[in-house]
Parts: sequence; structure tokens; C-alpha cells
Amino acid sequence: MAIKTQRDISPGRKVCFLLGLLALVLGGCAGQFRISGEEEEPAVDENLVVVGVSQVGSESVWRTANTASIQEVFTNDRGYFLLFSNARQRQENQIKAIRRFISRQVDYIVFSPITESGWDVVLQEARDAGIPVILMDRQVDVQDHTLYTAWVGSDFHGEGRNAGEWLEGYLEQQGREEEEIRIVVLQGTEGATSAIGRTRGFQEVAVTHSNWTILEQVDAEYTTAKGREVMDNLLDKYEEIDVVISQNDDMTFGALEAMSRRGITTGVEGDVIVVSFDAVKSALKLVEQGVINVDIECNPEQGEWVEKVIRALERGEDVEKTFYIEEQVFTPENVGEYLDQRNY
Ligand code: GZL
Ligand code: ZN
Repeated sequence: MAIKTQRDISPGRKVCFLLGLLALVLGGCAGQFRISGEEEEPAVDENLVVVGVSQVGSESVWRTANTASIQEVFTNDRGYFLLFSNARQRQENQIKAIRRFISRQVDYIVFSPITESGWDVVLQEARDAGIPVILMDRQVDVQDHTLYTAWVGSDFHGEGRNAGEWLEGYLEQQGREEEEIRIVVLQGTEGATSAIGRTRGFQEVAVTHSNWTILEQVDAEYTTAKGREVMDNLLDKYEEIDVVISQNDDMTFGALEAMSRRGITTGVEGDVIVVSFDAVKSALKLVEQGVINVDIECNPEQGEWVEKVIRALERGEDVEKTFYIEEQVFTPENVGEYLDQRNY
């Protein structure tokens, strides 16, 4: 799919757009609005491509970066009018926001479904309204996959395998490939595609090692507070833990706190091996210090890809159903060259 660098706006739209912009500036209000369902909803400028975005929440550094990547691209000067809603980790808020977008007859609906189930009805309503839906980050588990036009996200299953394969290599390097390895897993939000994929991918590798035991996998909701609480409980319960697999950096920060409070060291020279996911800058710094052994990247900068899909649809082009974003694995050996490039 050829992507043009600049959106074509027809001359008619240009004039209205400039007038619209003038009105907005004079009106003192920015062209992008946040709707979290409380404040009065703004009038939509019909001369722009209106995009309604329902975001999971702001549970993690990753999510904040993901939101920023949306707000950076769906701007007035690129021909868009963004209606943005933060669901604060509640599916019913996402469904309400999508229904509001439908009633406002937006041109496109974009959302990251907090969990995979429960979307068939509202996506049918969007289709009945003739509004294309683009999924970002997580996926929906629906009977009819034509209910959405495209999905932009990561290969979570591949990320889980990356973690397992890295651990294989590391234990071999340490001469521990025959040793009993006791593993705990801090999982992300139950039912989230990212948690499902990472769990499955890692387990696929783990089952090939009879000396690896996954003691327990616990939902720690992708947050630091829950990560700390869950890690504390696991440390109370299990005498010996050799590896912590934490499915995002925010939970890892909490787990590190729980361990260091008990004098347990982690990372390259530590008692416990720590495998994390997301690879946000604050965690990559801990990789560089050797406190986290490895961080499996999950790239949140999906806004530009979602915008490319919408631009293609605006031109009447067909689009791929799936867009996987490139990702890699960061260790103390390679993280240095990426750290200063990280802007989240
Ligand atoms: C991953 C995304 C996850 C991140 C977490 O694509 O679904 O949700 O890994 C975020 O940080 O909460
Ligand atoms: Zn597989």
C-alpha cells in the first residue's frame, strides 16, 4: 500500500478548513478534545476527518506513550478532528464512548479493547452506522472478523517466545541448563491480548524444559502497585524463586521494590533473574545497570500506522487486515545504543 507523505485535502475542504481553523483559534479552543464522558462534548468540525478514539486508560508508561502517538498524528493541520476518550480501565466506558462516536457520526472509530470479549454488539452498531473500526494494540474475540477493518499492534505471542528463548540462552550461558529453575509470572490484565499472547508464547518454550517449573501465574493488572502486591504474596508463598517473568515494566518496578525490601538482589549478578516487557526508557536504564536482565520490546508508537490506514481508506484503497510493528529484545549488551533514542 503506497503511503503518501501528505494528506490530499480537496480545495473546497481547504477553504472551509482554514475558516474552520480560524474559528477554532478565535474560539480559543484547540481542535483536539478529550472526552472522558464528563465535560460538555465539543461541536465537531465536519470539514475535517473526524476520528473517535477510545483508549484503555493510563495504567502504564507504555499506555501514555501509545496515547501520545495518537495525539501526535490526528491533528487539525493534518486534516483531522480527534475525539479522544480515556476509559480508565473499564470496558463499559469504552462501549459508551464508541456509542457516543456513533451518535456523533464520526468518520472512523479507533480503539484498543481492554479485553478481547464483549464487543460483538457495539461493533455491529458501528457497522450498521457505516463507520469503519480500526483496532490498535489489543484485539477483539468476535464471531465475525469483518466487524473491524484492520488491527495495528504487536506479535504478543512472538514477544512471549522471545522471553522464553532469551531465558534458554541465558541459562545455558550460565551453565544452568540442567538446574531446577523455579519461575513466577506476573501477568497483565486478564483477557488482554497482550497478556494472553505473552503467556502462551513463553509457555510454549517453557514446556520444552522439564527442569523449568512455573510455580504460579498471577494477574497483576499491568500496574506497579499490583505488581508489588503480587510479588510480595509470591515471596511469602515460595521459598525459592529463580526467575520473575513480568509482562510489563510497570509491574516490574513494583516487583523490584518488593524484592529489594527483602534484601533480594536481581539481574545480572543478582539472586533472581528478571524478564520484563515493553522496554520503556525508565526500565531500559535498569537493564543498562544490570538490575533487569532483559526487556522484550512492545512498541507503543502505533498512531502513525493507524493514521496510514485511515489515509488509505480515505483514498478508497483496500488495506491489510493486520499490521505487525517491528520490535526487538534489549539486554545490558545492546541497550546502550538505543537509550538516548527512546522518547518514552
Ligand atoms: C501491550 C499493551 C499492554 C502493555 C502494558 O500492547 O496491551 O498494555 O504491555 C499496557 O504496559 O498496559
Ligand atoms: Zn506458537
